Amino acid sequence: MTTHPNDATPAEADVVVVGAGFAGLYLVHRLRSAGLDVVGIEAGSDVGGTWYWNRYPGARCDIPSMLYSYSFDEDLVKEWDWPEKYSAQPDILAYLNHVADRFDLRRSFRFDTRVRRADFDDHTGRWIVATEGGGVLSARHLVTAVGALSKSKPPEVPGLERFAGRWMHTGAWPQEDVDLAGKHVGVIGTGSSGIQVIPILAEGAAKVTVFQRTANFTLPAKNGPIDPALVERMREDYPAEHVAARRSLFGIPAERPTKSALEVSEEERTATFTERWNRGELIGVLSSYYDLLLDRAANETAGEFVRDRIREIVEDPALAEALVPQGYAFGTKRPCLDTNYYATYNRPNVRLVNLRETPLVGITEAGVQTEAEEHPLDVLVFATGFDAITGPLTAMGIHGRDGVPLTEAWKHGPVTYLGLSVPQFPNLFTVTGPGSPSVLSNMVVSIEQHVEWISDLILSMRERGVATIEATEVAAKDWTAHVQEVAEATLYPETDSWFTGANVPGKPKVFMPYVGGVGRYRRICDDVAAADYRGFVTR
Ligand code: NA7
Repeated sequence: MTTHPNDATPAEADVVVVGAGFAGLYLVHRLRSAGLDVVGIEAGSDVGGTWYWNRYPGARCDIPSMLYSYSFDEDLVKEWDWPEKYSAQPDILAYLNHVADRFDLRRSFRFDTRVRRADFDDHTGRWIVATEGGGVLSARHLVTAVGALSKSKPPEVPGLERFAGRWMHTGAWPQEDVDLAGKHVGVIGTGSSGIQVIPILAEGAAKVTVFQRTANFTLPAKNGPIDPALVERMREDYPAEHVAARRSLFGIPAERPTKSALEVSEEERTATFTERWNRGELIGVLSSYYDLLLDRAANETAGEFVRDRIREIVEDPALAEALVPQGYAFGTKRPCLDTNYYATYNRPNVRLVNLRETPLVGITEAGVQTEAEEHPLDVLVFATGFDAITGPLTAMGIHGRDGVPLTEAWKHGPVTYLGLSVPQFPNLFTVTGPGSPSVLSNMVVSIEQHVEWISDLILSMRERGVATIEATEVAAKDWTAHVQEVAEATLYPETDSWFTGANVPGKPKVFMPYVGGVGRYRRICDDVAAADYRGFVTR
């Protein structure tokens, strides 16, 4: 493990940043460059965030690498070579390590350190941040850069303690290589993580049994070596593509569709969907027509197109039907990009267990018990997802004015202003928090926007001698209502997903990301800043 000169870190700081992923690294760089004392706190032993923890075989980004990278530094854009169209976890982690080295960021972080509790002190107007190791920091500002998908959902299946084999969660994969040769591996969960890990496990293990509760829509990534002409163009045109990404809907430049899926002939639709399918893009098929996420009948045309592709790839018709997603609109659960996912089920060593037909009963000493049979396993992989978006924040023991816990303020769902500020929690900023585009966008684009906006706010407060700033109750109430209103105009809230919190038992069911689009959201944030931070009060 790298040694970090953390002893030099002051116990008093201007800003405490929690997290050393894409957001935390850029925050530390930007705030420190502006002359502030910044202390970063990171639970992992090194930088990387999501890409530090999710090191399961096959972990990969599904946004093109040239756009899933920082744009704030032209030299960085021009010097880093991505090997593939969609980068694998080791390459993204190598990139973040390069960024940490290049800007000498590690010296500002305390690694292997987890926030236990953070209290706003009404008298001093400072945050008191206590860590699990017993350390305490006092800072004017607390900025969370904890990611939206960093709190793994605990396995909710009874009996795990009895299991004699080895188990792991994709979101906290062991640091060392896991030897699966000759092993019978079970995988619970078929979201992005399951869909990425299953084909690789099937190649390396003796046998793989997949326990599927909900079939997911996934599209072929068509991954491969990065196109040198694209790299050349993006470097020459810098920052035009990045600017286009910032103004787009999802943080990825794309043509805005003008037609409804229902106004064209079936032949035209199929030709369009086929061309998009073959491009290998996450939002390609979904952005063929403007109403695919707005109108159920329009959505069904795209959903049926994907279902037909599954039926073509999977040789056994009954198995294909079990893998065909049904009962929710295409795109309303986060769609996935895959490499050989459906074809993997044609292998003799892969078996699908449909938990809708034979529900899971629990874990036994030997393996997984369903209502139909016991499945003996050597290794059990939980690809069961995360307590998304709010989970990493409510787990930090954050207490605002008068000691009010964030869990109490959000007991009916998150209430935020712009997804980055919470009333009664002064000087707390939540990068890609609930009520911002975050997970419904290219995260790096949204992270850069939040980091720049929040840093500008902190610097402007210092210039003006403002001690505290917080969102007003009215601004947060209105924004939260706006987030819901925009979501309700789409098909998203109709589906139970981690966007709505429905994947975590007992979590309030509220649609959390802002679906109004990255470009529109950025304009709103910029207008708020230009209007002297309308909706905030200062003291
Ligand atoms: P996801 O997308 O939340 O997927 C989790 C999967 O695990 C999903 O298929 C769930 O089925 C299944 N699941 C969860 N809990 C259970 C239990 N108790 N029993 C059976 N099956 C279960 O998480 P991922 O890690 O794959 O992806 C998260 C995001 O990371 C992804 O969208 C990208 O943005 C990157 P369900 O659908 O709930 O029926």
